[in-house]
Parts: sequence; structure tokens; C-alpha cells
Amino acid sequence: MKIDNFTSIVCRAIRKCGFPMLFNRSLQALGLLALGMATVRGLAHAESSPADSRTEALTAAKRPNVLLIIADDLRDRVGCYGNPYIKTPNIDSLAARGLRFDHAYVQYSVCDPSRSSFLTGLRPEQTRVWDNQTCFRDNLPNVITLPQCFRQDGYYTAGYGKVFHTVTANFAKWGDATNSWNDCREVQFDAAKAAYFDAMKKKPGDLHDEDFSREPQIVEGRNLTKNVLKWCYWGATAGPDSLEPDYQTASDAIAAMGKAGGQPWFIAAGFHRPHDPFICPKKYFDLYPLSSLKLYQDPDDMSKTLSLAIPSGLDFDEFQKFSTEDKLEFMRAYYACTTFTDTQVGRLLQALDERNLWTNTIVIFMGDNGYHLGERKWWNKVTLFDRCCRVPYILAGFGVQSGRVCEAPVELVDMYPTLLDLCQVKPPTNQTLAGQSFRSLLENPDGLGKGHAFTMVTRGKNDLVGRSVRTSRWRLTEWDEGRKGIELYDEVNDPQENYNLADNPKYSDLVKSLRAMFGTLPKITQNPNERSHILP
Ligand SMILES: [Ca+2]
Repeated sequence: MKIDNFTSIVCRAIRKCGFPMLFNRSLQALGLLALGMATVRGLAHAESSPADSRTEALTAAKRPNVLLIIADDLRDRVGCYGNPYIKTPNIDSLAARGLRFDHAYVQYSVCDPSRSSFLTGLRPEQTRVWDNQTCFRDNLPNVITLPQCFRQDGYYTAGYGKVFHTVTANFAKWGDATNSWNDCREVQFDAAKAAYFDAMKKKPGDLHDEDFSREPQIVEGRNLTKNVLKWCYWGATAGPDSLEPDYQTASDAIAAMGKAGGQPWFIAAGFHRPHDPFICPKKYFDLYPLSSLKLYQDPDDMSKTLSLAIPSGLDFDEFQKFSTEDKLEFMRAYYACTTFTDTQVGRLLQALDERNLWTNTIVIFMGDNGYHLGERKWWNKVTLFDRCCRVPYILAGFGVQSGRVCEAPVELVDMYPTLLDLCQVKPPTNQTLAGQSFRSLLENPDGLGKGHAFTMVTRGKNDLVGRSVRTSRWRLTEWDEGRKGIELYDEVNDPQENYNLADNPKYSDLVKSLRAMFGTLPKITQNPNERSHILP
């Protein structure tokens, strides 16, 4: 109780000062034990609420199930997020029966760094996973992942498809098969491999993405860059959905719901789409005639883009060669793959209906990073703009109010402590989670939460760091600690972030105070020896 009381006092002090993270480090040191526990149990836990008695009454056998659904590279423009042109009826229905977070942010806007962060509960500064070639276990061999933590506390855990960033050649390692899951699998399509190569006139070494081998036969498609960018192609496949790996991922997850044997379960389904290569059954492409699509246009008077804000190099150069038709086909393919993914989400939701599982299951739907579809002439991810940092994020089911929207910023790294909090799972020992439980926002979606979210990316071989903080009103980004430029955007009056206000003297104090927030982030670990302060 003393710990909770202390945390409560800290919470009130933080809220009073307006910048939740701007409390000084001496206070952190004083409350090390208390804050450590509060972090894993959730700051919100300090305040009593009707839900306290509800969750405290949970017995081990009655703890809720968790269904975690991850879509790869899904940006924040699905139907329920205000895009009338894309068809996502199942994601929309989940939002209608649950809580839609309108400001959920990734901690690094690329697959592996993002997933390594929210599945370990640590920030990219701590994991030091900044690319898609680093397995988090190599950097943090003893870290306890989110599903592993549930498993250690009595849950049946199962993960299918791309949950962790996976590499087919070594799925057991990259998928964390031994530590995190009772059961896991990633579907491969060896039989379709030859047909695929034949259809695309390629050799196995031509493609960097291992996913290609799992697709059924492509009957229509093309590379939009004349094969310069190997990943940049779309393909419409023949046959039913059931040939697709993502369909089988959903099937695996549905089957797992009956395998827990009375234990509560944590099941994750990671869909590969709408990530490139943009391949899915032809009927989804047919939903989007090119003439029905409208391309985004940057305004003529927008601020000059800073040199590091959009990655330079071959990808950018190729995007500038896109014809109108190329752009429309890119958008159609992304939309088609999004609707295909939505259909697989629908199958999972239907399975919950059929098994009457909604009352004791927490459902989370999320993207792992956003995506540009032409904004700032960029057709990819790895930026610090809202289109790339913000993701769809919907919770529904056990303990979640229906049909509500939460405007408060949350970070994906908050999911780990939030789920521990909601399910009364024991936090990992010797591992301080970087996020905060947002359980209070489930109870009061109009709450302010912690008020901010951080995202980072790196540029170039020297790993120049770009860091960004998003509050409800502003986004402040600095490159190489400001040496390579600063951006400030007014998210209320300029939601597309077209007009950089950082050099306007009127906002100098605001820029200073927002930049100071980066001082609350963990120090970037430089080498494995320095990681000892994160884990024993
Ligand atoms: Ca991704």
C-alpha cells in the first residue's frame, strides 16, 4: 500500500506540472523501487476504480484470454479511422464494439525494431534493435518477452505467422519458439515456390524477402520499378483465400483457441499483409478499380523536407520515377492487401462469436508501423511523420467499453504492462518495463493518459538518430540531437505536418520544452556490455 500511495503522489505531481515525463531524476532515484513496481503494475493502478475490485476478484483460472492480432505495415487510414475509400468492415466492427485509440504510436517505425520493442516492453534505445537483421535475443538473451511472461504465469501461449520479426530460414530462433510459446508456426508454401518464380521470371536469389516462397500462383502483377527495387511489386493470385499464408495463420490461431485445456490463453496472429510484396487473391484487387482511387498531393507551399526526414537513396529515386499509373497500382495493391487482411481478422472475430469468448477475452488489433502512400513523395515507412508513427490500435472484449474513442497518446511499449495489469499476470523479475499501463484509459477513455509518445529511427551507416515526441497538440522531431535539423508541427491546425514551425521565434520556448522531454528517455546502449543496466 505504501508503494501505491507513493506512486499516487508521484502521479498527481506529474499531472500537475503538465509535462508528465519532466519530473527530475532525483525524484526517480528516490522512488526507484516504487516506480519500478508502478511501471510494471501500471501507474494507473495507484488510483482506485470500480475495476479494481473486478480484477482483484480474478482467480488464476478465470483470468481473461488475450487475442493479439498484428497487421504488418498497416497505416492509420482504415475505414474506422476515417478513410471512406478502403474496405475494412471487420476492423471497423471491432472498433464499434471496443475502444479505438486515435493516437497510438510505435517506438521505431520499422518491423523488427518496433516488434522487438513492444514484445519485450523495452524501448529501441534499450534493445538496440534498429534494423531488420538483428534478433532481439542476440542483444538481450535473458529478456522476458510479453508472451513468455504470460506463459511463465500459467497461460497457454501460441503465436502464428509474423509476431516477432521472423526469418523463415531460422524461424525457431527469430520466432522465439522455445521461450515464448507453447505452440507456434509460420506457414510456408514450398509447393507454390516454383510457380511463383515462373510467374515472375525470377531466380531465388533475386528477392530479399523470404515471404515470396509462401504465395500461391500469381496470375497478374508487375514490378513497379522495372525490377530495380525487388520488393516493389504486386501480384493478384488465383484460387481461394485458403491458399494464402495469412489465411492459414488465422486458421492456426482459431484452432489454438481449443487447445489450452482449461488454462487461460494468449494467442497471437501476425499477418504479413499489407506489407510488400503486395500479393493477395485477385478478387481483392477487383474491389478497387484504378479509376476509383484518388492520389494524395502534397501542397505546393509546404515546408522544405529536411534532408534526413525522408530516406534518400535508390528507393526514393525510384519513387520519383513513378507514373500516375504506377502510383495508382501501388495504392490499389496496398488497399487490396489491407482488405484481404481485414477478411482474416473477421474470421478470428467470428471464431470468438462462435465460441462465446468475448466476455473473457481481451482482443487487441494493431499495426506494427505506419506507411506513406505518396506523402512527401515517399511510398514506404521509416519516417517520423504521423503517417508512419501512428498505427491503428483497437482493444475490445473483457473490461473494454464499447464504441468508445480515446484521443490520448499511447505507446505500443505500454501494451506489455497494460496486459499484465488487466490479466493480473506477475511481472518479470529483474526487468523494468519502459512503458506504463493505460488501464485507466480503458476505464475512462476521455482521460489524458501520460500525454506523449516517443518514436525514433536511424539514418545511414553511422546510425544518426532521429527522435520525435508527439503530444496531443504537437510533434517535435530532432535529427542528430538537432545538428541535422528540427521539425515542429501543429497537429490540430496542420494534421498532415506540412508546415514546419521550428524556426518561428514564436515557438522557441515550446521547442525547448519539447526537446527537453528526450532527456527522460533511456540512454542509448552502445554495446552489449552496457546493456547490463537493463537486465542482470
Ligand atoms: Ca512492419
